[in-house]
Amino acid sequence: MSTTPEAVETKWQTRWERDGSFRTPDLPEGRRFYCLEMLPYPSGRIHMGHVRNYSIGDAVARFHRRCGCSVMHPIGWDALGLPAENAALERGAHPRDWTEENIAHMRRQLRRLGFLYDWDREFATCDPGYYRWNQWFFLKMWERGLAYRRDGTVNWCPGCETVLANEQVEAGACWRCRSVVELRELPQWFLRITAYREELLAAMDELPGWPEKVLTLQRNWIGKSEGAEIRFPVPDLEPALGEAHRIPVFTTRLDTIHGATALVLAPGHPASGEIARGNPEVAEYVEQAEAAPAAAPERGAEGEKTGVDTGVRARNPFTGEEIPVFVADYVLMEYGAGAVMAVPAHDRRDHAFARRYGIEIRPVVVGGGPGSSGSAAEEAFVEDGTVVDSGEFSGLPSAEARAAMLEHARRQGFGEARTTWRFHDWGVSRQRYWGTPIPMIHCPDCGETPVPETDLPVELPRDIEITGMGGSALARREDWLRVACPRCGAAARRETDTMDTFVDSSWYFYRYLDPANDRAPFDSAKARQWFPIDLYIGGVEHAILHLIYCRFWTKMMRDLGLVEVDEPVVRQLSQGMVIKDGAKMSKSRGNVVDPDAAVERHGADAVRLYVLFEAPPEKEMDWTDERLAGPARFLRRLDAAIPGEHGWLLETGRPTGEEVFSEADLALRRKTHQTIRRVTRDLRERIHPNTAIAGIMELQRAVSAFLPGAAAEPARRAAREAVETVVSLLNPMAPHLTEELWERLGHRETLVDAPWPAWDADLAREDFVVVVLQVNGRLRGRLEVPAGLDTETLADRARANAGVRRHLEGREVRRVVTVADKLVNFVVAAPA
Ligand code: ANZ
Ligand code: ZN
Repeated sequence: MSTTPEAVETKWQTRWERDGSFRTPDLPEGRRFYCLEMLPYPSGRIHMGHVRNYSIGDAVARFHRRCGCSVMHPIGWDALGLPAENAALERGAHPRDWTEENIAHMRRQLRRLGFLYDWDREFATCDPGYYRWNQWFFLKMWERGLAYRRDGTVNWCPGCETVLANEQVEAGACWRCRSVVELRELPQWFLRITAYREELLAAMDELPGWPEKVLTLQRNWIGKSEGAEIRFPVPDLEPALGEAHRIPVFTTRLDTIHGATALVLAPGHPASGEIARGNPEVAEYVEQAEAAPAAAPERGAEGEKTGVDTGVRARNPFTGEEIPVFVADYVLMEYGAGAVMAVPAHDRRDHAFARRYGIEIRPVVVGGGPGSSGSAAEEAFVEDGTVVDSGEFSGLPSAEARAAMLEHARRQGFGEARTTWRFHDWGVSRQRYWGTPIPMIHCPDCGETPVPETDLPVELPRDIEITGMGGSALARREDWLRVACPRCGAAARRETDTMDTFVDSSWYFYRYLDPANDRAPFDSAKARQWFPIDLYIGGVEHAILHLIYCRFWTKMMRDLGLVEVDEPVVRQLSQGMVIKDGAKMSKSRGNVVDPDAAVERHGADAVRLYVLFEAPPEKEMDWTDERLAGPARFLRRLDAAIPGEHGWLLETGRPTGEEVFSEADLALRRKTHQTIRRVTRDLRERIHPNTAIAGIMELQRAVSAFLPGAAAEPARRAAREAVETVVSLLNPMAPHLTEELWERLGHRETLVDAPWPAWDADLAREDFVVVVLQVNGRLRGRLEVPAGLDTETLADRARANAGVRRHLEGREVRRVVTVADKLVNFVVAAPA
């Protein structure tokens, strides 16, 4: 190798910079492609997950650019959030300084990798010029009733006297002072995303470019569930609760109600509280269940189910039978009606609970299929079947029984159809400093009052004391806190909650179109032309929250009249994780691979090629240093092979269409054009750079075998074509070395802007035969054609061949003899 990867890479990065190759026009010229990768959190250093994500995106962006599209390929920084405050706590750095230093470092790392971002569009979400629009959106939503304040449950550390994020609760204790974390009800701000739940759900049927896995996760998250609400009277509670003694339950399996052998209440249910007043055992259970911190996500999920028999009895409205009432923590207050009818014979959770507390297990549905013979004592039969032992409904299939029973309940007045959702409104309040201040003012007279739009942004004060204790740091900045009410002028206080950083990432990709706009979040005319995003690549860990929030945000903006699209993203690619030694990279495991070290050792091209080659993008990729050496070696060999011992390569041109190729020449040309087709499809349709690279490597092997024997001019031209193709196709994946080789091959223009090669459909056809072309029985050329071509087409193709044409000029064709797949002979009159 003549020079180091670093020297070559710097050279070309400087050149792209000088040429402005990275720059995207404000409005697309001709076809457009918006290629987006999830923006990084500026934690300090780029990690391998970033390298992988951005290498995929850069390959796709470069490919489309060379196909002639205007490509939008931006990057920015998801720069607000908790780690900056933790850094402030740990080492006294101001969150802004810490963040900016990190960005500077990571920007250098990204540049070193040669990603072709439009750096003119870069911004950080901690810029007041950006978060001011978060505040503006908040005000718009508040005007429309989409933002509101109510009590919500938070994790409270009594030691630090502060609210903790879920990730700061470790096994129920505060991560800092180890106090037991409590749940507290505090007023919180919410965004009414549930207003869009039907649309968010229905629209997923028309997102064919999204992975099924992501759609399923989102559907389950939204969790639309259709069933019935049935009221079970508890006569003992009537004196205390009045009408509320008829306790509603939500069920999706009304057909099983004759097998309901208990009524189970959530600990937080008002009836549980009422029973607890006269029953110390219940009171104790409720108290300890209620105190368990929210960070125990397994509440209500699998695992041991605990509960307590209240001694109180309810009446099954269908059978009139008395059944026991339990309080148990596998029933969630936040879901359905906060109470269930337990049917142990047909529900797994109820079954486990019944076995533990001796509740009767009574089968009322039987199946015809396999598995129906199992005993109800052993396990629940959870499928639909035929209803039995259910009075007048016996004999009906489950679905019909549900309909008939619902009708019965409705007529009797103790139940009706009901749909429930898992989906909740989005709690956006954070009691933190390093976030977007919520632009509201609390006035003693006017109540919640919005900050006037003209006063935006409400900026974060620079001077701040972050102690992690005693509530929000903003609340201690008296001068910032105290304001006059914009409505009545009374002494009022600012809201000190800041927004969840998921707000920032819900619409940042619109801001790239117009990052300096100070009159609107972005220009709608630009959005009209650039949206929807053609491809959005990011980690699967964002499949639910981020990707739902940004879908919601787009719909909300559409209803504000800002955008015309209903959905922001046409195609979504969830890339797999980069792991090492079979495990996720983590500091505690000590298996983190630093991209800088790898780049320094092998160069950016090799690292990029490796992460793209090692696995399909959706799959996990296991990093091993030994395997990184493979792509690095491939690049070194390629560098050495052009021109290697074949100096003529640099002087030879591509095929002109005039030459007569040997079979070996044609075989190479066929491989060349087939590879162009394959790589084009791999990058455009499948987005599988791994197989694209494998195809290019295969072609390179064929070239290496061919070169030593290439002496004749046609062979050399075929070789030149193949070599140029290897370089050109590899370019989106290994952009630096390929530029260098392209230049070495004599090209003055950079490869980044060279048109993507087109394949010759005839040459690239799968099943090819070589047909001999003759004029009066003498060989005048060879033609590669698809096998089984009809005689007419074959003759036409032969006539168009340069060698044949020359010998037919001015002569009269008397007869054409064709032998399918083998030969065409033109019988002509002797020259006049
Ligand atoms: C009786 C029954 C019988 C049920 C049966 C299921 C099977 P999805 O589909 O997820 O909506 N359920 C209702 N509210 C609950 C709560 N707050 N906490 C825990 N579980 C609750 O699930 C609906 C089913 O989940 C409901 O239907 C109810 O149990 C339970 F053979 O009612 B089912
Ligand atoms: Zn006021």
